[in-house]
Amino acid sequence: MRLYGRYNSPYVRRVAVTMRLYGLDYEHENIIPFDDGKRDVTRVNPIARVPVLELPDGECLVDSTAIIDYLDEIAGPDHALIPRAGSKRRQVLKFVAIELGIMDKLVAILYERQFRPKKKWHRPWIAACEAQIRDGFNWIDNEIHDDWLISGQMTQADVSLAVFWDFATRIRPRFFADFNCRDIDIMTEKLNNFPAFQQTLAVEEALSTELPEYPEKEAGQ
Ligand SMILES: N[C@@H](CCC(=O)N[C@@H](CS)C(=O)NCC(=O)O)C(=O)O
Repeated sequence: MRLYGRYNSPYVRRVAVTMRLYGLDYEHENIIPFDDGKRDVTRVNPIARVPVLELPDGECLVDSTAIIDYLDEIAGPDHALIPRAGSKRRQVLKFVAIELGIMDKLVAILYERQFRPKKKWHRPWIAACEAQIRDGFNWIDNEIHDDWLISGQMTQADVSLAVFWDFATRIRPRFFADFNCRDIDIMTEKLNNFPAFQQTLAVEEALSTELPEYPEKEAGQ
């Protein structure tokens, strides 16, 4: 199998970590879905987004959730990080949906600040997204009562949370500095010691971290 996309992308990394936790081998294609890289990504995904997982027969799976669904299928019910049915499955899916929602908001702000002229940034909308990010992470932090989020064992809810928190705090350190999500920190630190996480560290930032933080005190803005 061949995984397209850099580990800088939290969506790519959650797939890569899951594959490693399942003991699945893959070749890694470090392509970027921006600028000139878009053309390469379009060969495997018409909307030029990563991750993409190419199967040995050439079939290309897109979107981290759809890819992980396939990985769970081949890992089998005893190893899959998302239970096949029942209350535990619903709980895992709820956490993962909230985590993905937080990431959507974070990435939307990054794109706004990276790709739109500063004069056109719509700051009330950015502030609304930031509030959702804060509320989401705080809610999850309050839900951690044990070593793992659900059922006394590691699930995809823990894996994705650690990947996303790692990405978020790395890309916007000043924004997250006062979040005080101690239990998410502890969970992330623990998982970062796993080989699957160590072997998928981002090499360089996909988007600049040099961007000014928002809100800023600037005349006329
Ligand atoms: N819902 C998708 C999101 C994937 C995504 O947003 N990937 C980013 C990289 S972090 C991308 O390819 N962005 C380029 C674009 O959207 O044009 C998933 O879970 O895989």
